[in-house]
Amino acid sequence: MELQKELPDIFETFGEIRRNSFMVAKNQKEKDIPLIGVFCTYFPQELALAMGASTVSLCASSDETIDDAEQDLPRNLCPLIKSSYGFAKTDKCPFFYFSDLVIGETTCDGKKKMYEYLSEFKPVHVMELPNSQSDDGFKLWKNEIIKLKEVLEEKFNTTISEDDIKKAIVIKNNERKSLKEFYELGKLDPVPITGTDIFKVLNGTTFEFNKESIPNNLNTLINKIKEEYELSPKYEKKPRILITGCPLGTATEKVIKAIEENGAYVVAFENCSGAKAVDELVDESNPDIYDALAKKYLSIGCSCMTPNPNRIKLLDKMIDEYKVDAVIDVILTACHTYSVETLSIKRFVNSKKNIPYMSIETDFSISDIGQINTRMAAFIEML
Ligand code: BJ8
Repeated sequence: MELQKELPDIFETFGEIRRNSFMVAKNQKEKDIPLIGVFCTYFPQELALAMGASTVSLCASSDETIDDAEQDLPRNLCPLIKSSYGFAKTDKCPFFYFSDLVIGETTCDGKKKMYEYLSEFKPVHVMELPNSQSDDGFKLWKNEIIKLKEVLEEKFNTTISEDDIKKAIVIKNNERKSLKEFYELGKLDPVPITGTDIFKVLNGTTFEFNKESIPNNLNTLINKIKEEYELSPKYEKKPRILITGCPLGTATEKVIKAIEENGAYVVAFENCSGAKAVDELVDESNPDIYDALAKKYLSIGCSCMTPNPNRIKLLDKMIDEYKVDAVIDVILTACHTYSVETLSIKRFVNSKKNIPYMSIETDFSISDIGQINTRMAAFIEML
């Protein structure tokens, strides 16, 4: 990755990682390096890394294949599920095409039922994720992680040693630490970088197959941003927004854009595009590696958990640390779990944190951009 460029070009370079990684995936296939396609933050990436495989996100974010998906799936389904299925069905996603195995989890109803059809196109293994972070749920999840290790060993005719998993834990933790150091730049006031650029880097990094290169690349970027900021901050003070809710992708960048074009900055992402996946590390001192992995991954505060206290816990911390003026909850159409949870998030943000809250329901089309802009402008003006 070329990091000797000016800042705006570096952000573009991160944005291009996804496109370039199509070629990297192809090259890896030619070298017989396994590729594992995943759909969720709950997937314990360390197991894939420990066997030398690459992992790629198959969560699509474009409405290009939704019509094809709707021939098989109901219209009233989350666009992320329809789009991802549509890309798989039409063979338009090179990552899906190159994936040797797809791993799903029993998260929301739509996703877990979609995997049943997806297995008609590819080998799919579904991990049984519990609905809550109870002791019994923990036991089930730890067993599912051990079972996944065995599935990978059998499918790829390999052995995944505990030492390899330990090494992978360190690599993934280092990646998380550097990502955290990067997005924590959003704590500065005025901001040193826009939310649009933070998102570009976070999203691009998920498509970097060489996980060990991430900390160095991010450090170079962080130092460059800090140097420029110390010389003279580029951006003026404006209301500071935290985004929570469903994961964002290319099509839903329109929400970040609408916030930043209407007088505010996105300073933090609590969702799976940001802190939710990264904030907590795997405990490297725990001698039981499966226990350590299960603890980290089961603690993720996704709305498919009931109750879901860890989302509130992370929001609480981030609202204070990032001096947030308002929270925007992004809900993908027909995402029932996040949609139902908006009430408790609104209550928490309004009553416990005493700041404004707004939820936005959207999909992958461009038809609601005007309406999102109007609502954002009115909301931000009130801040
Ligand atoms: S850990 S947020 S990546 S499940 S938006 S498909 S929930 S109907 S994406 Fe998610 Fe894992 Fe949770 Fe994160 Fe279903 Fe909702 Fe669609 Fe969703």
